[in-house]
Amino acid sequence: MIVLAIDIGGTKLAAALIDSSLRIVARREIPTPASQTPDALENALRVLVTPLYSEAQYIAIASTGIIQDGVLTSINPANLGGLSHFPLVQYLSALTGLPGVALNDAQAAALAEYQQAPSRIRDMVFITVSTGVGGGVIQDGKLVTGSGGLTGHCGHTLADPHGPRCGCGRIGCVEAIASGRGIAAAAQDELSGLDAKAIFAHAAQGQTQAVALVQRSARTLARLIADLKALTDCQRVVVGGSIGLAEGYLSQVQHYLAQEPAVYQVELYSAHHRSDAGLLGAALWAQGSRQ
Ligand code: ADP
Ligand code: BMX
Ligand code: ZN
Repeated sequence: MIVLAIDIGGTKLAAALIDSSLRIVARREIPTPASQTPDALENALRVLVTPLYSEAQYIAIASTGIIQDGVLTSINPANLGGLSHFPLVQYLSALTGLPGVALNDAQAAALAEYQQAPSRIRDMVFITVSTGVGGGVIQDGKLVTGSGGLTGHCGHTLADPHGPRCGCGRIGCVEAIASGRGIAAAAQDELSGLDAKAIFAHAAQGQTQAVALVQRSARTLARLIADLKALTDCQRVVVGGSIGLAEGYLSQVQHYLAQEPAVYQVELYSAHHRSDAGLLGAALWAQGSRQ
């Protein structure tokens, strides 16, 4: 079976044809449009998948947002230009004529990354540090999604009660501080208006404010990881997303995690599948749901 996998993030949309041995045979990527109405996302998805879908038999979607019964509901609509609701499977199935499944992007990536873990690992958490901060939880070898799809949304746990307001409505979420949008929103003076990628480039040059913004994100992520260790007793945490994968970021997270008491230490890995983890996890989910 050839699966058309689609990864919908707050910054980019990716699609790939994936064969039954989980090899990516074609891949495309375009920016995520920002609009409160679904039309822009519909158009972008059409442009993205039209050159690919005739080769596929099934659709597998990994998407930002709470995903339940094939429908996306944003916990933080600001990450999608204000879009809070989108019927993913219904729209893409009607467009392509193919059946499909959908799950959260970080939950999908957790599945793909768990396949790479040795069998001694039974409990694992995947965290994406990207437009937002998302998470996927594996417990006793199985992905946990929860009855409402919310399991793993660790970006919306509290990092600082005096921190900035998050797009989800809470004050001081991890996402409001550590994510790409959080980093960009805190930038001032000569860095104001820049995106996280540009701020990382300034940090690599030693620019003081940029270095501090990256450190603040890494320190916040390390505290989140200690919390996740306490909650799940995970033996491994895998970090992905363009910020999670940025050069030097994970070693900073490791540095701050090492300052926590011994009981909160856990092995940290970069995502083996890099930016393809969501696509591959969605394909795995589809293979599982077809068995
Ligand atoms: P998505 O959220 O769509 O899954 P990404 O994982 O690429 O997408 O995350 C997007 C965020 O990562 C944006 O805030 C962007 O500025 C930032 N970013 C992209 N590339 C880099 C990079 N090389 N270094 C640091 N940050 C990056
Ligand atoms: C947000 C939330 C999560 C998602 C995470 C990472 C929305 C639209 N998304 O916390 O469901 O997993 O961002 O998403 O509420 P990404 O776009 O950064 O990959
Ligand atoms: Zn939040």
